[in-house]
Amino acid sequence: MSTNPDSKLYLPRRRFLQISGLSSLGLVLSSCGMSLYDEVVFNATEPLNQNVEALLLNPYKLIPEFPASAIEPQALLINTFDFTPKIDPEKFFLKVDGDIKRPLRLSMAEIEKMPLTSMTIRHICVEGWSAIVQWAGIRLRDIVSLAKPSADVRYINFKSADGYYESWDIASALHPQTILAYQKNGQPLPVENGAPLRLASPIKLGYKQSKWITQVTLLKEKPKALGYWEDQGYEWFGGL
Ligand SMILES: Nc1nc2c(c(=O)[nH]1)N[C@H]1C(S)=C(S)[C@@H](COP(=O)(O)O)O[C@H]1N2
Ligand SMILES: [Mo]
Repeated sequence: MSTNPDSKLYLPRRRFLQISGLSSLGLVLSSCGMSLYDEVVFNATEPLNQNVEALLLNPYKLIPEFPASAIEPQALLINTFDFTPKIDPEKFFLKVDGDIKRPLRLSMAEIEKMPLTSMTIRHICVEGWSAIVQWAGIRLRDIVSLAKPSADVRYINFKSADGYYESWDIASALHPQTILAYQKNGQPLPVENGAPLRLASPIKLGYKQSKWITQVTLLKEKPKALGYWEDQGYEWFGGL
């Protein structure tokens, strides 16, 4: 991203989207005044205090998807703060650690054997553009349950090969439409879009969706370093 994030410091979400020219999108996305998050992690009075096991059983509401005919292949702009890391997928391992009983080190071959989820959703960047994209990959919740997290895990941190980092609330991470994608619009994920693995989710803004993820860490406490853009003033939750 090239614009100065200071101009967007601490704006409430509505105002933020208006400034980015996305207020109508915001309306489409949360029609009845609830945020998508409230709708999907429903009847959770304090979603940030729900334990992982409850969240894995939680009947999350699914975000409506778009038909394949709505995909906008040219609309997804490359947004990379610094450089595009080149990762050899043959030598790549995704590391999963933190407050878990079973640390993992997964190759792409192992990841590709897990159930494939495909979804066509709208990607929204706070810089004022959006794109309907089809992503396919594995559900993040499948990785998290494999790793056997402690019941009091509340946060998850993502480390990327370009130095980017992001933390999320665990409830959003366990949403069934939060995936680690390795395909885009029916093709292998291009390296500029985060290959071999990137986050994709219809409940979070673009900057929450880390590309080139190398490490996933389950945490009981909110990390001090919240995220690359968050640490420069962007809002942490980044929900739609
Ligand atoms: N590792 C990493 N992930 C990242 C970024 C980045 O610079 N580095 N940019 C973020 C932002 S602001 C957006 S909008 C999307 C853009 O994804 P795209 O480049 O695939 O369109 O990636 C997000 N994830
Ligand atoms: Mo973005």
